[in-house]
Amino acid sequence: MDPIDRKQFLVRSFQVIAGTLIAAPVLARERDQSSSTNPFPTMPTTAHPPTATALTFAQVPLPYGHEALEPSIDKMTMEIHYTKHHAAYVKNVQEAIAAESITAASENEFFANVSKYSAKARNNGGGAWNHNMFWQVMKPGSTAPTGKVADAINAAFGSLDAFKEKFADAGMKRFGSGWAWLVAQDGKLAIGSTPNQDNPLMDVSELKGTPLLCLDVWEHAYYLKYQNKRNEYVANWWNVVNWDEVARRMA
Ligand code: MN3
Repeated sequence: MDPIDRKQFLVRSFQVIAGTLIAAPVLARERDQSSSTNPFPTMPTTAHPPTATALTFAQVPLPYGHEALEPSIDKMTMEIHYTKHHAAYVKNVQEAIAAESITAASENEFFANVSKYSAKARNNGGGAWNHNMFWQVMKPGSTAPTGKVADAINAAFGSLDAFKEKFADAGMKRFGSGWAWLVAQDGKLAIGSTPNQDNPLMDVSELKGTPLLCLDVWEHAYYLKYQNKRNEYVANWWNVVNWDEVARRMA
């Protein structure tokens, strides 16, 4: 190779290498876009989508530590409740969605059609959703409701104490496992309860409405600390109700 050819060879080699380095990430991005339905190619796709369009239930991150609701709810109960019970509902509803090829596009649509699905889908879908709400309607150190929440409660039930009494009664009278609820029905507040993991969004539920507040009265929610004394659990639970979250859900 004479000196001039050699120089041109080195320049071309450099151009090829540089071109490859620049082109590679661009090609990778184009591949991502063409092979994925994810509209945000730089974001990871969801962990367990059974199909490209199916609904995915996931646990919300616990908004506080396992010990944060002590002494009303003890640390061990919180830890088992969140990491075992709730995690299992989420895992099992995802299995049901995949096995039954459920194509509901939203949680609301899923519950509005839940009578068409298996008991596994209904029970675990409810368990997944209800607990996500339950964690959010609690916080360490409750303060009394104010503003529109206080107004609505006073208008519907006469006073906060009267409301608490009626809500606790719904929780106490739920035989076996279930939930107590405060819901909005056509702009009015109502109290009721559901069995098992049913919720007021379900087509099968007697109680219907937009859930504003919920209380888990399954024994797994209180038995370690309160044993058979569900009434003490409910009484102490008022100390950790997050009324700001109730207000947000009322909006
Ligand atoms: Mn529970």
